[in-house]
Amino acid sequence: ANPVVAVAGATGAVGQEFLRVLHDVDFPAAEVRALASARSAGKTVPFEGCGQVPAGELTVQEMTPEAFEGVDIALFSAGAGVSKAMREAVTAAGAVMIDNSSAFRMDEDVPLVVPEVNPQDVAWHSGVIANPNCSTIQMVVALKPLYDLSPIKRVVVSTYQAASGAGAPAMAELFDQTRDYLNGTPDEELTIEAFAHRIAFNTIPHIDVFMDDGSTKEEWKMVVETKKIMNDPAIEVAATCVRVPVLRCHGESINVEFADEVTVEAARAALEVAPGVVVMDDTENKVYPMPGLLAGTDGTFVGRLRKDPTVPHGIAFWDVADQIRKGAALNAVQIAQLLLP
Ligand code: A2P
Ligand code: 11C
Repeated sequence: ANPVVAVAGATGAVGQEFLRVLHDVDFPAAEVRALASARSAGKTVPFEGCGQVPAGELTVQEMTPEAFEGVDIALFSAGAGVSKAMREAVTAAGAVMIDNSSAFRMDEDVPLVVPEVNPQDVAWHSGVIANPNCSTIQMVVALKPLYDLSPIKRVVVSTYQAASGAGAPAMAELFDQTRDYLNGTPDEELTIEAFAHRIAFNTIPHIDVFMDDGSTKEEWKMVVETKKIMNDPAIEVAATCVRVPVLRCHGESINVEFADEVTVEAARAALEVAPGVVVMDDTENKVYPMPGLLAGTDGTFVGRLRKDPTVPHGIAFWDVADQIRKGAALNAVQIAQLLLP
C-alpha cells in the first residue's frame, strides 16, 4: 500500500516547502496529514496533490501523539524540542521520522543522510533519520564526487547565508529593515529581532550560539556533520559562517586539500556528472552561481572552479543552493524516497 505521510510543522517555512516538494516529485502518498501546533488546528494549507492525494486544501490538525496513528513517514520541521517530544509517539506508531531539526543528528543510532552522498546509511535506522544542516548539505553534495577522486584532507569553508535560514520572520526583518533604513530610520530605531545586529546593508559573522572554542554552533555543525555523512572522521573542516542580506540560497566559498593530485579538469569532469550538482562555470561570459538567480531551484550549483596553489593538492570553488529546497525539504523528501519499496 502507498505510505501515509505526516508533515509535522506544516505551517512553517520548511513545512510549506515539504508540501511543495511532495507535489513536485509526485510522492506516491496514500494520504498527507498536515500537523502543527494547537494554534493552527483547523486552518487550511494549500496542497497541489501527490500520489493518491488530490489537489486541494489540507486541514491542519494539532500535533498530538495520537496524530501519528497510521502514519508511515513523518517529515519533521517544527523545532528540536517538538521532535524530541514526539519521537516516541512516531516510532511507536511504526512510522519513520525524517527530522530536519538538530535534535538527533549526532546520535549514534541515527543516520545523517544526504542521498547523493550516503544513501546506504538509511539501512541502519531505528525509527529516526536526520536531515543535516543546510550549510553542510550543499557542501557535501559537491565534496562527494571530489572525494571519490582522492581522499580529502582538509576543507576551508566560508558561508554567505541567506536570511531565510533563520525562518520566515527573519526574511520579513530583512525586507522591513531595508525599507526603514532607506527611509532614513536611525539604527537605534530599527527593529532587530531575528539577528544579533542589523542585517540590512550588513554582514554578520555570527550564526547560532558561540561555543567555548570561539566558533559558533553553525560552524561546529559543518565540522561534525561532514565527518559523519562522509564517514571519514579524518577530514579536517575549518568553517566561518556569515549571515548576508540575501533572502534565499546560501553561498559557500570552499577550498579543498586532497591527499593526492586532483586536477581542475578532473574535478570539473567529476562534478559535471555528479548527482545533484550543476556546474555553472563560464567566467568569460560572467557565468557563476548566484543566490539572486537560483531561489526555488533543486540543484547544488558550482562555479569559479580553480586550482588552489597554496597547498600541495588544492582546488577552490564557489557553491550555491536553495537552502530551503536542497538544504531542507527536498533532501528530506529524497530520504523518504529511499524508504519506498
Ligand atoms: P504553528 O504555525 O502552529 O506555530 P518555522 O520554523 O517557520 O517557525 O515553523 C515552525 C513550525 O513548527 C510551524 O508549523 C509551527 O506551527 C510548528 N510548531 C511550533 N511549535 C510547535 C509545537 N509546540 N507543537 C507543534 N507544532 C509546533
Ligand atoms: C541558518 N543553517 O541558516 C541555519 C538554519 O541546524 O537546521 C538551520 C539550522 C539547523 O540559520
